[in-house]
Amino acid sequence: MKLVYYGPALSGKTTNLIALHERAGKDSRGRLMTLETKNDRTLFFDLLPLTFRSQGGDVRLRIKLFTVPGQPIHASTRKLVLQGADGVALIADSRLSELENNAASFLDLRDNLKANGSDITKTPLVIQFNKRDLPEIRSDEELRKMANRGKEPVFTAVARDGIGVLETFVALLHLTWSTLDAVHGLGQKLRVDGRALIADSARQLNAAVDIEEMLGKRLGGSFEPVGNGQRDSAASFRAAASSSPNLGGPGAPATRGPSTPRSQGGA
Ligand SMILES: Nc1nc2c(ncn2[C@@H]2O[C@H](COP(=O)(O)OP(=O)(O)OP(=O)(O)O)[C@@H](O)[C@H]2O)c(=O)[nH]1
Ligand SMILES: [Mg+2]
Repeated sequence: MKLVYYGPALSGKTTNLIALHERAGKDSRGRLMTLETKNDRTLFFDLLPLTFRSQGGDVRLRIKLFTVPGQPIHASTRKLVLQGADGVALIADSRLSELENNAASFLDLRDNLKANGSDITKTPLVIQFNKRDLPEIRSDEELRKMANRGKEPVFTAVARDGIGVLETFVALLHLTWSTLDAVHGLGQKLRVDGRALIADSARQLNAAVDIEEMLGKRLGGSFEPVGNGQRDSAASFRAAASSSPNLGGPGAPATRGPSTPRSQGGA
């Protein structure tokens, strides 16, 4: 499975991967590859290989987890990294000042999927609002209302402290598996109980609670397989976009605001 963490510059994509790497058991994690400038901005991409085993040990689920570089200048790299993605997590920055950058990143994602011959309405997508520890952020209530309008599972996080990281990842894994299963009949072909495999994977990430509890932490959205044409993809995100005149609803050009300076030392 290829999973991609997408989002605007400095939203915390690399930080999510670092937290997952720390969390994963030694048998499950491969080497975390990052390539950053000296002020921690991803230059090309990050890659974390993960391997989860079913309880009997007869099935292995191999995951390649990528981040894209969020800075506007890396547009072509984002498109390249996105190729062949089975599922995407959009890591958004909760700060009010970042509304426009989040929406621009969503539109950039939609355009790049299209350019790659894919479609955002058929791509498993999970949204994370990161940096909940900072002041001047969008309230939980506001995010919840927005999340309830869309189908994508929405989570909150403080990735730097490892909060919400596992929930987002397990949700993406679950939604992606369900979608691949619905399209290709994976479970039947491989004789795998998908639900059990996701639960086994969560255990190998040292999850403290069961997957129902983790998935239940979402602010809204569902885990119905994607691609039946019924999904109003990222309605929640578009709603965010349309609440500001500059954010561009559907069809607006994918403009990007200037990136904000990094305020924290990187990990
Ligand atoms: N306060 C706070 N800072 C965070 C959080 N998550 C990440 N950061 C910080 O935000 C900065 C950017 O994080 P990165 O993970 O490098 O961001 P990125 O999305 O990979 O950025 P690009 O690679 O440029 O696209 C770093 O200084 C992190 O320590 C969080 O939850 N709260
Ligand atoms: Mg990065």
